[in-house]
Amino acid sequence: MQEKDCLFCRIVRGEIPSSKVYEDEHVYAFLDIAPSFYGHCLVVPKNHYKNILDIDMKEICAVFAAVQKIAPAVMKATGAEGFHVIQNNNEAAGQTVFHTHFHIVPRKTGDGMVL
Ligand code: DGP
Repeated sequence: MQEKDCLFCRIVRGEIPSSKVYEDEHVYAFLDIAPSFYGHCLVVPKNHYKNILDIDMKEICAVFAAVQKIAPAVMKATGAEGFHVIQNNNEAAGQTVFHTHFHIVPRKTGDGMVL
C-alpha cells in the first residue's frame, strides 16, 4: 500500500521525476538527488513502510535481492571498486524521508570521502 503524499511513493508512481536505475514487482531504485558520490542511488520498496522495522519480510527480501543486483551494476557503470549500503531509521539516526530505503554509495580507493 502506498501513501498519497509520501515523496518516495510519489516517485514510485511517477508523479515526481526520477532517474530510474532498476524496477521490479516490489522494488524501485533511482539516483539520489544529493549524491554523496557519483552513482549514489536509493533502493525502495514500492509499498510504503516508514522504516526497516515496519517492512514486510517478503518485501525486504526483494529489496535486498535488488541491492545485490544493483550494486555490481553501479560499480561497473561508475568504475567504483566498493560500495556502502546505508539505511537510516528515524530522525535521530538521520532519516529524512520516512519511506524506508537503502542507499548504495559507490566508492573508489583513495576517493577521500568520509561518511
Ligand atoms: P535519508 O537521509 O536516509 O532519509 O535519505 C534520504 C535521501 O533522499 C537523501 O540522500 C536525499 C534523497 N532525496 C530527497 N528528496 C529526493 C528527491 O526528490 N529525489 C531524489 N532522487 N532523491 C531525493
